[in-house]
Amino acid sequence: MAIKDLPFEEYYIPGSAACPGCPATMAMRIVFKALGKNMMMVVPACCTAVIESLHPNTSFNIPTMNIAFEAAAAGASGVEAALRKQGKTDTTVVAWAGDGGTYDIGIQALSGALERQTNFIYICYNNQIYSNTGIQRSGATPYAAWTTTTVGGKHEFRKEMGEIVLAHHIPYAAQACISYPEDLFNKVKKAKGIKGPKYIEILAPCPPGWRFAMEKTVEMGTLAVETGAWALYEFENEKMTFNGRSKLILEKKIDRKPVEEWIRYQGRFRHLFAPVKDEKSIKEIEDHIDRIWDRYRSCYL
Ligand SMILES: Cc1ncc(C[n+]2csc(CCOP(=O)(O)OP(=O)(O)O)c2C)c(N)n1
Ligand code: SF4
Repeated sequence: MAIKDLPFEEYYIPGSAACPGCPATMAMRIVFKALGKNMMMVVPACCTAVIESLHPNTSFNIPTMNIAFEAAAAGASGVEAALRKQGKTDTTVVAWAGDGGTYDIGIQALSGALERQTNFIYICYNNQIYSNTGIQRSGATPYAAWTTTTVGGKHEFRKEMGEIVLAHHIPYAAQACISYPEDLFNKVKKAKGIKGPKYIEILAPCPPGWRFAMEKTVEMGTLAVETGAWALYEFENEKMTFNGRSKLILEKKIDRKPVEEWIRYQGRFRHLFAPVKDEKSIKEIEDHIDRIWDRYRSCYL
């Protein structure tokens, strides 16, 4: 699917309350195009709950239910059951949550829905922070990143949510990134055609949260993939496939770029470069990425 061939219809419409350069809006635009009008969104507390509407307006042209922070997957399970009871089985139910609502407070509801084989798509847009409440750390925040609750840099590495989801052995799971819209479109379209639980996580570089200029959102996503800090993959019927540049990195056909090329442009890592360069912490980040790719290779090559 080339970008010029994406459906013309827009269900993400003007009037949004997002920041300029917001990655969540880019992701939603593509997701809505892939799923079409016959869908329902279930959105917990997160930036999207603000983006979608400043009363009395809305930027969504599709039905949406807002729900408590921890309950996206539980709410979507209820919506799916209600639609099924009404015989409306062709409506795609989407739970759409941030990384805080997925990795942390919503993980129990998500795990339950995956285990119950709920027929829905769970999408996590991962901006690696709780951005809506002012940039707190989440389980997805990378090591050494500044947030308002990790002022000297986070001490822990991010948790591998993708691998936690894979342990549920659902029919389809994928990682995508806003910088690769065709890849994202194809993954969402494929998920729509599969029955049972589907999980898609989209890396979403957030300008105010990561501290970079708003016109750099796409570049920050591209660099995350090129440095191997984020991987593009699909897990379908127990088979793992890496996509695009991530496939080449996995197969060692190209070297991933040094992680410095990604983090040096983000103010949240500024303390690693000034007043003196913190070579030790940068190497720790680099080594951690290497360990993740070694694990991918030993499991999936
Ligand atoms: C139980 C509960 N605790 C805290 C909050 C406050 N709250 C609203 S949105 C949010 C952060 C959401 O973070 P995330 O899921 O990562 O989405 P983002 O804001 O980054 O889009 C928090 C802490 C809440 N609404 N409910
Ligand atoms: S804080 Fe980040 S995710 Fe939230 S609306 Fe602004 S750019 Fe989008």
